[in-house]
Amino acid sequence: MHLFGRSSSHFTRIARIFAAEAEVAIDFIIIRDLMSENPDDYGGHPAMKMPTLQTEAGIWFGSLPICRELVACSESGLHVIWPEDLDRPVAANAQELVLTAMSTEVGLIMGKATGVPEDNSHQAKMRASLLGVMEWLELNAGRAIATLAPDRDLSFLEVSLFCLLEHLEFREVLALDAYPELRAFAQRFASRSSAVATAYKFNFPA
Ligand SMILES: N[C@@H](CCC(=O)N[C@@H](CS)C(=O)NCC(=O)O)C(=O)O
Repeated sequence: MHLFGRSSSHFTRIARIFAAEAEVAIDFIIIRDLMSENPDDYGGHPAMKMPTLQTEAGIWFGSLPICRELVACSESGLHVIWPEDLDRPVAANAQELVLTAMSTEVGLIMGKATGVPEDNSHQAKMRASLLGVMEWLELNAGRAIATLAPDRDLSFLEVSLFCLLEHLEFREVLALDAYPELRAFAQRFASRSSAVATAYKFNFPA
């Protein structure tokens, strides 16, 4: 299996954590140029996003379908809680807001990287949106996680929340000082070997 992405990408890290937890070997291929307009440079992703997983069955786009495929191919018998299993509003909303914040963060980072001014009205709205999500998650993520089956090995909610939180500080988008509950969650999750093995780093010098 070939996973196309970057070690600095939060959506890619979700897939890498699932691969490690599911004990599925992947060949990690670094995407070199994020300004490329050739889908082949992203492993065949028509929207030119990462991650992409290539398997014998075909190409998988997006972190959630990729994680599902990794677990399906695994012999580990991992008990995973997926987004569709979240039948309480607090948990379903937490998942929705985590993924929203991850996409908002991509917009903020890509805006900065391409010279969009911080006071651009859309950038300003994205930042306000991110802050709104963070405030909500600080108050509610603990309650959301408490609804998950205690005998789970892993949940997409916790993995994606962890990848978002560490990424905010790694990319210097937002410090977690104002979010002690979220920071404590991230510190606990960070001790898993799958998290240690996939620590964020830049693949190329800035
Ligand atoms: N829904 C997609 C989102 C993927 C995504 O936005 N990836 C970001 C990096 S973490 C990306 O490719 N950014 C480059 C760009 O938007 O040009 C997923 O779950 O994988």
